[in-house]
Amino acid sequence: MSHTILLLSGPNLNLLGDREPEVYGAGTLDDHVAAASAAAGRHGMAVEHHQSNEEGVLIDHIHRARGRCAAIVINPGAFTHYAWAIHDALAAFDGPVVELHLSNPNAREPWRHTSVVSPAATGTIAGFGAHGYELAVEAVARLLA
Ligand code: CA2
Repeated sequence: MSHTILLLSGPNLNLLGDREPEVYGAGTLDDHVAAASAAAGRHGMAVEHHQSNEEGVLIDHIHRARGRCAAIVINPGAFTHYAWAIHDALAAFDGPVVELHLSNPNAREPWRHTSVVSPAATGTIAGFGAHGYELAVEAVARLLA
């Protein structure tokens, strides 16, 4: 069985740590990837991370994970709220899918209350800030155990 967790980060998440720390925390994306990788290592797994500001690039990574990665953890950024093509790509993936958000979109503006990704996800972790990355990997490890 594959021991790789594909971690995907959507648009603007490369800016983490630079602006809006009151919403997204002070950590950088590299910090979050390191936390996820450390958590995966504790379960004998590894994280492969990609960030993109382009929907098609994220979809290509999801396609390439098929038959190769054990699970996907994805923070789709604002694509969460309207990118049905990401939903469809995730629905074609055979393993667990964890939708991850630093903030709790349901406690924010109404347009963030809809996730088109959630119906294709095994579950969602939202609102726990940086800790969510570790929680997402723990969830994957439990699901694969
Ligand atoms: O809470 C999350 O993780 C989000 O996925 C973050 C997205 C937002 O559109 C979702 O509704 C919830 C936005 C990520 C943008 O991150 C920035 C970081 C620093 C400066 C500006 C944007």
